[in-house]
Amino acid sequence: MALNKEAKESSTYDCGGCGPPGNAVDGLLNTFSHTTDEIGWWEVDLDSIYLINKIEIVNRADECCNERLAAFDVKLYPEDETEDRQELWSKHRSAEVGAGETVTFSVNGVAARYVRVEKTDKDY
Ligand SMILES: [Ca+2]
Repeated sequence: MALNKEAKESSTYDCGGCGPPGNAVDGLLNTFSHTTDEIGWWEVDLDSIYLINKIEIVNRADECCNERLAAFDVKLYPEDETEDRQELWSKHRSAEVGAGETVTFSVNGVAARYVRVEKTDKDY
């Protein structure tokens, strides 16, 4: 349901257009989003509220940098764009995700609109 939905990220690395946030939801494993922040985040707007039972995140499958998908939180937010919106659910993943590997988070029915992936250490 996240495919081609509007996404944003804390910053975008200046690499000639290689890392815009939409790359993470374009269905292609050889394109990726890329932030510059030391503690970066990426978020997709599902455009409506969905009852979410699981979240699958597929790591980039090109020959670079798959180890960067490690030490991150996955978070769900309601339909609320204010600064103090309440986090509905979150889960931490510390271990690295392999190239092209899918990591699945069981949610068990949370009604949410925004899905955020947020680094908890200094990487992209
Ligand atoms: Ca992609």
